[in-house]
Amino acid sequence: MKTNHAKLIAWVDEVAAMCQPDSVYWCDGSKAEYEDMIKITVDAGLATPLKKRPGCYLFRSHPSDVARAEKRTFIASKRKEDAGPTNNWIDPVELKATMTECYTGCMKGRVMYVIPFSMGPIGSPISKIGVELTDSPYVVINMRIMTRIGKDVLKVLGDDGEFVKCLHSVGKPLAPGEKDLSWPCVPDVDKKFISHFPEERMIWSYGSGYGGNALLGKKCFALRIAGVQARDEGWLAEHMLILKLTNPEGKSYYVCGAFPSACGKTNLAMLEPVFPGWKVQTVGDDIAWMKFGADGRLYAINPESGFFGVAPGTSMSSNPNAMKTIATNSIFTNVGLTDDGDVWWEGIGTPAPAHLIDWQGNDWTPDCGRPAAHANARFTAPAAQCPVIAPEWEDPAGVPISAILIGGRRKTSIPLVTESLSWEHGVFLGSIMGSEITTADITDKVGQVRRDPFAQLPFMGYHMGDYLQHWLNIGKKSDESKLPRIYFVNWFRKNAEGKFIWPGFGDNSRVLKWITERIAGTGKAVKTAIGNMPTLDSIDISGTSVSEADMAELLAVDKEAWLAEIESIKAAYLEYGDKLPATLVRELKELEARLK
Ligand code: SAT
Ligand code: MN
Repeated sequence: MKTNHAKLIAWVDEVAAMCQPDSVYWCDGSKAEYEDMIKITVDAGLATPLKKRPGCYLFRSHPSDVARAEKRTFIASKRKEDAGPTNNWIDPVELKATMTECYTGCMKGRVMYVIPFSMGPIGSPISKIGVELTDSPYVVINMRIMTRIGKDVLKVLGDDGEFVKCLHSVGKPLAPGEKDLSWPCVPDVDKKFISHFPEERMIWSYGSGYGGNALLGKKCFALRIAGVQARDEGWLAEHMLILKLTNPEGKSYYVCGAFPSACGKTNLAMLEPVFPGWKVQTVGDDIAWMKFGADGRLYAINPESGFFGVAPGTSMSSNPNAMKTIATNSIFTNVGLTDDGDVWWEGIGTPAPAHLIDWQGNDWTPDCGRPAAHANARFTAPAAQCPVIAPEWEDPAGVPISAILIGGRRKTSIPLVTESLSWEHGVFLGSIMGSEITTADITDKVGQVRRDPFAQLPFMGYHMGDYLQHWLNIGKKSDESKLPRIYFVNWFRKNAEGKFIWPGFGDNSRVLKWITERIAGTGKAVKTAIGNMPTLDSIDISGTSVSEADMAELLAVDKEAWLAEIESIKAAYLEYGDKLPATLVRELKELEARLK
């Protein structure tokens, strides 16, 4: 690999001296190289080719290494108060010393891969470059799908371009002749580290090979480190999907949406509208980087080039476009393997086969009492394969955003949709959003609401209070009329019998349609204490099982519930101490006054 980037070369040498790999390999990003990497993993028994899906492979992780490790994720800013109350903090000097010990000799018997990657279209003014050093071929394979990698990136980087240093090791050196494990990692969760050094724009990850712990372009760079860059440079790095909605008249709107992990972002980004003549196309399903254009509007790019989606529950009815995307050239992790060489998971929409091999590599039958796929099993698929990918999804200029949706899983209180009264009110709504804690969260707080501002709680690179102030500052940089409108949505309301009232999935297009009508100035709304709400007849529910009474419930302002909500918001706000923006305190007071 040819580069004259002295700082990059010096850093690679320095890491190689510490980790002591047998060799160093610079990834060029070619298809041939990708195929070689696949062959290495298949030959070593790490991957299984899927006979039924051309170019698709299955990996099974170690049972200790199946998701992001939030309690082992650190923001090692120089000062603790810069990490804030929602992050784990360790002094960077101490953390580097601890991790240097872990890293010393950790790549023995392995190859260290150098992956230059671009978050965003190569060369876009909104894009940024990172270089990941890893001892995991699985990571190389996934990074080539999720980001743009290789020699074209080095070209843009030039001799002295800036890049984010991303170091990753699975933490399992091999003695001479030792056979590799099918999923090398550090099984003891308390010995894994996913560390961020925001001032240095550096990431050090050790001990995990899974998802966002190891594919460092995604949450570590594109949200936590880019969040700090965005704060310093005056833009937004957000946990948001980007979709394009076109009405029968041919007018298109670009919409972003922030929802916590596993709330259906991928499904919403690829939704099939229920109305004839309407079309949804995908720009991104997880992350949006937004910068102001010369016209004062916010333009978004999807920094990724693939989807790392949750497999269980994905089916031809919940997300046909995702199913078509993953028909070829995709990586599956922790799903079931059928006897004829296909994948299967809970909620895939086809009957369970009589026998398969489960995500842990064991025989599985429908009556065995265990799920075939892990609940956080994933597919990694090239975005370009999505049948509804928007033609402009790689436009280096980005797409102009008209609306931002925010929402979590709330069975009560929060209506189906509320339009913010202003940018500041919208930021307030973003600051109070949250989800009910489910049993999957492994805590004793099941049922309580966890506030998750803009769905960024696990992805913050700095103080949450400063982040909310940054959102308020962004609103001052342009005319309110040019800023996207903010909509608080909740697809997850339940009735007294505990059943979902709103059908969700494709039917969410009914709400999107009203939002475009609001932007166009034709949609009907009433101003309430909590924001602008659709009139009862303005969301078309024809052909659904939703009754008018259901609609009234979905759009009611439950005063008692909101007053209780205010108490819980006050408690959450206390955490931010003196970094809580005064504007949000004012918004909360005004809300309380309007309700009373
Ligand atoms: O593993 S990832 O962090 O990439 C996905 C998620 O948990 O949201
Ligand atoms: Mn996500």
